[in-house]
Amino acid sequence: MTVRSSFVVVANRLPVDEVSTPEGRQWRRSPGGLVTALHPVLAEHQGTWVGWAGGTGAAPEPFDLEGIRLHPVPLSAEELERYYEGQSNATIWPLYHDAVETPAYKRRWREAYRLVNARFAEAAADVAAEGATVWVQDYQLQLVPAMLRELRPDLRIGFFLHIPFPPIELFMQMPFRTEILRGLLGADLVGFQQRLAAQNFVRLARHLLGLRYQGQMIQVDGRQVKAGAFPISIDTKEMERMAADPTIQARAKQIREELGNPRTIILGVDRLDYTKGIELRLKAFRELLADGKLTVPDAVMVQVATPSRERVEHYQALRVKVEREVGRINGEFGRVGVPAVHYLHQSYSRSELAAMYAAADVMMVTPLRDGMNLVAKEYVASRADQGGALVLSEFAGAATELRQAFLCNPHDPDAVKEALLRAVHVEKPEARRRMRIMQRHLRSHDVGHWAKSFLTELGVPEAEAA
Ligand code: ADQ
Repeated sequence: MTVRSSFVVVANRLPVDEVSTPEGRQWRRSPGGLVTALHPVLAEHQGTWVGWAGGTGAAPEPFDLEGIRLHPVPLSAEELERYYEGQSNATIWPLYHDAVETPAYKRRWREAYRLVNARFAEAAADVAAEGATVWVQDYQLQLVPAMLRELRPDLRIGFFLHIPFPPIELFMQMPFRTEILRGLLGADLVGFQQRLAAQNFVRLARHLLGLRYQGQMIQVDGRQVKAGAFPISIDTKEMERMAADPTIQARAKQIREELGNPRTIILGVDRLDYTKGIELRLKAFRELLADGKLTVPDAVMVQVATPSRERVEHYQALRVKVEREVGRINGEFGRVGVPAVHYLHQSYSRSELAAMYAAADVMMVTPLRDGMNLVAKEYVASRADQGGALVLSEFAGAATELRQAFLCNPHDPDAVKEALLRAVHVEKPEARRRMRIMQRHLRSHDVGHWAKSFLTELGVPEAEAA
């Protein structure tokens, strides 16, 4: 029998990983801010999370884990290729990130996107109790709100977009643009990371559909749809606790030693994605070495580039470009046993990442465009010693909040170099002052605050107590 919940989250992925244990295959909750933030609300409402469990073919039966009901949605190998790698990650992802790579448009990808969105909407309709609240997440599922409203007009529907929402001129490229917009307008509340993104959305509703709006409120078919900005954040307390842990501090010290105790460790941590500006960061470092403004082994760079979307063409090309640049820098400026750039194409545990953050003197977060960027926030929260300096792109959502970072325009190589040099040479008291202000902000604006503000705006009264 289907268990019905008064609170349902719908996201492309379920927040679990299947792991091998001595007792056989088991599900384990995956680390991540979203699930941490939503866990209390889900647990209180015997909530259900609808999403893909990984793997192709038949989905596992629904199951319970740590007080949450997990409801897997199946994807075939072909759907994975067309809906996920194609329409989501080769069309929508680049288009919404300022088209920094050219989006590809294919009919069969769109069709798969429609079909899979309908499947998610049906699954949500099945598990939602009468009058329930359903919170749909992100760009893979933009058609779900309208599809779900059609099936279940009794529901309260929220949608949150984790990536940027483009200006009208760019959005208009999309072949099934009206359908996407109508899909989103099926929600009662559409949330974005940035105020500008919410403005793009309401203007688009007028431009494309001639809808009237007042402030952030759009009139659609006799209903009101509200748009708003809800900048996402991290579990600040957890990050602070981890960073203060003596074993992590010891590991940070060990990392510095392993790198030869350089004066300055410059760190980058990103998914290997063309929006993250990894190449331009490497180039800035290379030019500073060539100019003699930085020298090896006084300064070393560590670039963690998590494997990501490896079957999508742009990502394969990016990997080649980044690895070529790393090779070039090490060839020109490294010495035997002393590379200038330590490049790590690997995934790490949360604790190892925290140790890297604690070891780094300068953190470089230089995306060409990013909805928010949680790495920037994690770095700030992990500097219990109030040391370290953050170089941050103006094009990351996080730049709106982290004003005391060394902000730069990532499209201007000289600006990136200048910000990096300022961060390398900043006086300690000034660096501490900047960190302190940003840390204070993150304590009051953590991921729990994010979830609560969205759900309160959506009218979920219990969210206020969560
Ligand atoms: P992402 O593009 O994935 O997220 P980001 O916000 O930086 O980018 O989050 C990455 C997360 O992965 C961080 O929590 C980081 O610690 C972790 N991570 C990175 N490299 C890792 C590694 N090698 N091993 C383990 N963990 C690693 C999208 C949007 C962002 C938005 C988030 C949340 O693109 O703009 O901030 O969603 O809404």
